[in-house]
Amino acid sequence: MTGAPMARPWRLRAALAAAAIAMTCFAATVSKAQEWRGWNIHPPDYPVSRGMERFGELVAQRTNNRIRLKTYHSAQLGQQDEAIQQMRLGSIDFAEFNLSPLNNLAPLTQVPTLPFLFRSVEHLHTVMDGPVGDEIAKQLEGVGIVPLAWYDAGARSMYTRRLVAKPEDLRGMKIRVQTSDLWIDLIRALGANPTPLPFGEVYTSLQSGVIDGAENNWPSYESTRHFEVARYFATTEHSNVPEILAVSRTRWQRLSAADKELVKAAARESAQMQRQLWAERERVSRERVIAGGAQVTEITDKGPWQAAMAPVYAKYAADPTVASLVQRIRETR
Ligand code: BDP
Repeated sequence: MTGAPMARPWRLRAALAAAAIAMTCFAATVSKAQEWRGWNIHPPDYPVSRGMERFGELVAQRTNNRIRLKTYHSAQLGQQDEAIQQMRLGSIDFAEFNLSPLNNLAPLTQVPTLPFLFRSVEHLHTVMDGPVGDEIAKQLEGVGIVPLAWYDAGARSMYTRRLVAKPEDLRGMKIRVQTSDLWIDLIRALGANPTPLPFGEVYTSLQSGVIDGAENNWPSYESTRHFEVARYFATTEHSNVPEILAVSRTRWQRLSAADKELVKAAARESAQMQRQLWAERERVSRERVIAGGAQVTEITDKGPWQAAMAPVYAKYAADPTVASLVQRIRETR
């Protein structure tokens, strides 16, 4: 009887304290749980999209669903240039971008965009996964876009409504480009008229004759069905510009060091998968467009195309930083 009145307040206090701790832990877990919004321009079956889904699965698994990723495919959250702005503002948390529309914003991205720079896919991977890739990534981080891994985008070639077999055939043609000064100069160097347009407007513009051609890799030529309205594909393979899987700096800065490591590792693993899927899809897409009526002109001698690119190098590699990166890339074995 005597101990009871003393014990009760003690027990009550202990119980309240335990409840308070439990509430705090619960609140902490809840507040840390997050869902990221991801932007992607491609349809769900595209290698980029499958890589992004894999990235999401790995992050969710390894954080016990504390960080969940939702990718909106097929440009549901807007066209590329808008998505870049949204990412810088932090309203899109992660995305996969081609480097070309980032060329003006982060000039070092111009380096791997330059025509006829890489000798092979292996050369591209060695360069981008190494210190040169890190320097380019650092500049992007400075503008609010933190690259996590490099995705493959193959070689880009010209496709047109009329046959093109040599650079002169392009003279006077209107060719669609992504929003990038370098691309405008590249198309001008070929004697054609560059026309910047969002990816999603290329099909109808080709169909109506607003433009005479565009340039892209086999998988995009196929997935967009551009081959239906621009049947002549010339294997110019003029640029191997790669892509990034990136997170917004706003999100990145809020992550713990351990989460940063985890997210980066997941992104790199997804890139390994994306690269394998990419190589396979390049072959499949090529077969599909040929079956669909595309007329392929093999450009076996790239010499005249490369020679036409001299003014592009003269202008962009005039910058000493760009020039030294170009040299380091050429020297990379
Ligand atoms: C595709 C890229 C995509 C670009 C598109 C384009 O994967 O990021 O938006 O080309 O040309 O190959 O706009």
